[in-house]
Amino acid sequence: MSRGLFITVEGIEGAGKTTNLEFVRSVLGELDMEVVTTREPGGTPLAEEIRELLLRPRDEQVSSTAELLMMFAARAQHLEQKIMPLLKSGVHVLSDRFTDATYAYQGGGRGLSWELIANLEKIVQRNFRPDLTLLLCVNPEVGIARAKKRGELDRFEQEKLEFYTRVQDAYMKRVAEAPERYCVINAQDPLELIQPKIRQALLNKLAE
Ligand code: Z5A
Repeated sequence: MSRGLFITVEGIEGAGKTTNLEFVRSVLGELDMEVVTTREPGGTPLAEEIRELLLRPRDEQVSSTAELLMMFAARAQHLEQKIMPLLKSGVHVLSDRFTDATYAYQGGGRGLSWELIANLEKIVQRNFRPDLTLLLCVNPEVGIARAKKRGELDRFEQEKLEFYTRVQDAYMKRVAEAPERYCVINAQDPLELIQPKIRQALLNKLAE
């Protein structure tokens, strides 16, 4: 049995990750493929508890290093208990965010070093990387406006615009490091333009 594909969707808040993840699921479903969707931080009961700790707005200043370690603690649990067993059993896994988000938010946004993140990535994932990453790019003003429409903002969404510009730049730095893994999409376009591109990227990956 061949291993399932691990597909991740990335971008700043309001880029359309949740919307397009559902679309990816439907495309794979049309092809009769077994697929499980998940998210980071989160994906297992323990990792979801860590997510709640991470996203809850609080008065206490959160150390960037503590934030980084909690992201990787949740990821280690998620990988071991959910992602790897599913992939090994031939199921495709779609994740709303993964380690690119750590480079983007804790690296670009918080200013932690790329090397530190790479070291933790090696400990937790060894050489494991997504097979395909859909990066949805949106101007931070547009993304935040979309996220605000949803109601109360979480701890990350309360960050300023410059933070999101650094996050977006860090995502692009990741793409430059391994362009073959990414499909970069202009997420300001209407969904009718975006989704055929996503479908094609999936079909290309499946045909490899
Ligand atoms: N985080 C981190 O710091 N480090 C890490 O390693 C990881 C995560 C893994 C988790 O949030 C937080 O954790 C995240 C980074 C941090 N920071 N924040 N906040 P999350 O991923 O669960 O939630 P989010 O980023 O806030 O996602 P979101 O706000 O739900 O956005 P989205 O999923 O990208 O968007 P959406 O819900 O699909 O769409 C938003 C709205 O826009 C909705 O009304 C859509 O109908 C609309 N939309 C979507 N696409 C379009 C287009 N193309 N045109 C017009 N309207 C659109």
